[in-house]
Amino acid sequence: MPLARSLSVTSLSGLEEWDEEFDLEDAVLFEIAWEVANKVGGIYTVIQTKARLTSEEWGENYFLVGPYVESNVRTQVELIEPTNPALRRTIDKMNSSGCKVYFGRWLIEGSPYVVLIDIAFTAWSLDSWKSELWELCSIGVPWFDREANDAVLFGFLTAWLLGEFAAQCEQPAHIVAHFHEWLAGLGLVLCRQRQLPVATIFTTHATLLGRYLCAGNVDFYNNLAEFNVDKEAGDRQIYHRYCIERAAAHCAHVFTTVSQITAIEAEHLLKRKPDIVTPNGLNVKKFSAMHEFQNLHAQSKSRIQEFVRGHFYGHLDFNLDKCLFLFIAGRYEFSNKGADIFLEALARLNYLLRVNHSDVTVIAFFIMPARTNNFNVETLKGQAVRKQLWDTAQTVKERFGKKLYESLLVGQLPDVSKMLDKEDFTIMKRAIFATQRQCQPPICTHNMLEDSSDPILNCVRRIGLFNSSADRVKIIFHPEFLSSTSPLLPMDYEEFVRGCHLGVFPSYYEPWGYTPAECTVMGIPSISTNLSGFGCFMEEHIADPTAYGIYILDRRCRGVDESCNQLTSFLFQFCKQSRRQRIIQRNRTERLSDLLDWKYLGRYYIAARHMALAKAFPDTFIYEPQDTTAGFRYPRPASVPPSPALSRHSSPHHSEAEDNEDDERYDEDLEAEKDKVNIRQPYTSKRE
Ligand code: U2F
Ligand code: UDP
Ligand code: G6P
Repeated sequence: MPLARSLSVTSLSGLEEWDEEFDLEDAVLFEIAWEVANKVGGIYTVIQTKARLTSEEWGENYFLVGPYVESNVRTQVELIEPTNPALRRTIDKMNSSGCKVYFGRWLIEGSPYVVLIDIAFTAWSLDSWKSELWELCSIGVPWFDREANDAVLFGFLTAWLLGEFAAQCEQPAHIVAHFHEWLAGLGLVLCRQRQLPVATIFTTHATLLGRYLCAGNVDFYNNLAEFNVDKEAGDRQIYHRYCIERAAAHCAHVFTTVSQITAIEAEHLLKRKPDIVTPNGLNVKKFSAMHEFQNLHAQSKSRIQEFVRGHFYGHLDFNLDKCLFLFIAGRYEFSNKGADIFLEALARLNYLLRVNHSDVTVIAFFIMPARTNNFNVETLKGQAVRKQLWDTAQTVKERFGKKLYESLLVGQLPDVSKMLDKEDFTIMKRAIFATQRQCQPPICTHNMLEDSSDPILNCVRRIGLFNSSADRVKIIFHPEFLSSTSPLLPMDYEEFVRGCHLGVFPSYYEPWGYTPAECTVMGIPSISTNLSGFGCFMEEHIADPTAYGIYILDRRCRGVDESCNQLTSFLFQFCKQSRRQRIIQRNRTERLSDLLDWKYLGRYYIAARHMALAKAFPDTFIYEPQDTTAGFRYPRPASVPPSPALSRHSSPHHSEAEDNEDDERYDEDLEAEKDKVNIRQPYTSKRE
C-alpha cells in the first residue's frame, strides 16, 4: 500500500500553503473520543466534519475509536469485518477475552473506519481497574460519578486496544493516538505508563476547571494565574476528573487546544503550555451553496416569517418586510454564552429604535435547551390560527375566482362590488374574530419546568420586554433545539440560521464557538467576542473583521456595562443598514469560508501528528517546525472607504441614495442617545 502522504494543502483561494513533505511510512492513526458516532456536543462536530480530510490523508490507516451506543450504531454505522489484519487479530483477541468490540464504517463524508467499544459489557472490571488506577497514579474515582466511571472503562479498554494492536503488528508499527478531552484522556495516560510504542496527542476543547469556574460567576480572566487549582477542583467535587485531565495533558507527547485563549487557560489551570493550537474547522462543502446562499436566505427567511405571522397573530402591527431576525443558540449557560448581556443590549436597542422612530422591528430568538414539558397551548394556537386564516383566504379566493370565471365566460367584466357575497364576509369575519387576543404574544414557546427561576425569563421580566406593540424589539425563547419535524417551527438548525439576519454570540467563556463559524460559512454575519476562540482567530486573520460582518465584542478590556453598550451599538448599526447593504455584507461574510475550512485548518492537526511522531520515534521521523503563528491576513474589502469616520463601523458602503446625508445626523443622534443610555441603571454583575 502506498503510504507516503504529504502535508501539502492545495486550492485555498490564495491562502498561504505549507509545503512540508513528511513521509508517514507505515504509520497508523487512531483518533479516540467519546463523541465518535455519538453526538453530545461540539467535539462531535470537530470529528465528524474533519473525517473527510483525515481519511483522504491516511486512507486505510485511519481508525476512529469511540463508545458503542446501540441507537447510534443503528442509524450511523455500517458494521463490517476489520480490513487491517493486525486490527482484526486485535479485535478477535479482545472479544475472546471478555470484551465487545465492533468494527465498521461511519456513514458520514469520508466514511472513516470506526472501532466501537461496548464499555458496559466490561463493567465487571471497573473495580479492579479503579484500584489499578489508584496504585499507578493515585487517582481515586468515587463510585457515584457515572461519567468518571465511564472514563475509566473507556480508558482501560482503549489502552488495551492500542497495546494489543502494537503487539499484533508484524513489524514495529508507528502508531499515532490522538485523544480528545478528559473523558478519553485516561487511555493516553495508560499508554505512557505501559510504555507502548505510541505517539500520543491530547487535545482539550475546554478545561474542566475553566467551565466550572466561569459558570460560577468568577472573575476568571483576571485571576487565571491566582487560582489554587487543586482546591478549586476539590471544592467542586471534580478533583478526580481534573487529575485525569491534567495527567493526560502532561503525559502527551504533544498537547494541543482549540484556541489561543484556551491555551493560556490551560497553561494556568493544567500547568502545561500547549505545543500547538489546533483550531476547529468545518467541512465547508456541506454548507456551501455557491451563489445560492442568498436565495437560500430569502427562502428560509420567508419560512421564519410564516412562523412569526402565527406567533404574533392579533398583534401584527409591524412591517414584516422591515423585520430583522437575530438569534443566539447553543448550550444553555446563561452568562457563559452571553445571553445576559444580549438581553440587556436588546433592552437598550429597543429604547434607541423607539426614540429614533425607526420602522425596523427586531425579533430576537433564543434557542437554548432547557427543561420543559412540551410546547405551550398559546404558541401552538398561534400557528393554528395562522393556518386557519390561510385556509379562509384560499376558500374565499376560490369562490371569488369561480365568479370571475363565470362572468368572463358570458363576456362581461365582473362587477367587483358583487364578487364577494354575504357568506364570504361571514367566513372572513369569523376568521378575524378568531384572531382576537387578550394576551401579548408569548415570550416562551414551551411550558418551562423551572419557569420562576429560569434566568432568561427572569431577565426578560426585569427588563420588561414583553412583546408589546410599542416595543420595537420582540423576544422569542425556544428552549429546545430546532428540528424539521417540529409542529411549531419545522426547520432544522441550518435552515433557521440561513433565514436569520445576524447571529449574536457574546460569550464570556467559549474555547472555540462553532455557532458563529457556522454562520460565517453560510454567509450570515455574526457577533462574537475577544474572549472566544473564534473571535480571536478572526481578529488575528482579518484586517477589518467588521467589514466582513464579523463583529467582535470587547469583553476583555471593558466592564460589563461598557461591553453591553458596544453590543447595543453593533446592533443599532446593523438595524440601520439598508437591504442592499445587508446583501453586500452577506456576500463578504461568505467570502471568509475558506478560512474556516478543514482544508486549511487541518494543517494544524497534521503538524501536531508529525510533531508527536518525531518525539516518539526520533530515529525515524524528523519534524521541521513550521511557523504556525505566521498566518495571513484578509485585507479590508476594497469597497470599504479607508477613513474610519466614513466607514461607520465598516458597514458595506456604496454610492446609492440610501447612504445619504441623513447618516451623519443619525450618527450624532446615536451618540446623543448612547449618552442617555449610559445614564440608565448600570448593568450589575459580580464580574464587574
Ligand atoms: C467545547 O464544547 P463541548 O462540546 O465540550 O461542550 P459540552 O458542554 O460538552 O456540550 C455542549 C453540547 O451539548 C449539546 C449541544 C452542545 O453543543 O449540542 N446539548 C444538548 O444536546 N442538549 C442540551 O440540553 C444541552 C446541550 C467548547 F465549549 C466549544 O467552545 C467548542 O467549540 C467545542 C468544540 O471544540 O468544545
Ligand atoms: N446546534 C444545533 N441545533 C440547534 C442549535 C445549535 O445542532 O438548534 C449546534 C450548532 O450547530 C453547533 C453546536 O450546537 O455546532 C454548538 O457548538 P458551539 O461550539 O457553539 O458550543 P458548545 O455548545 O459546543 O460549547
Ligand atoms: C437575498 C435574496 C434577495 C432578497 C434579500 C433579502 O439576497 O437574493 O432577493 O431581497 O436576500 O435580504 P434581507 O437582508 O432583507 O433579508
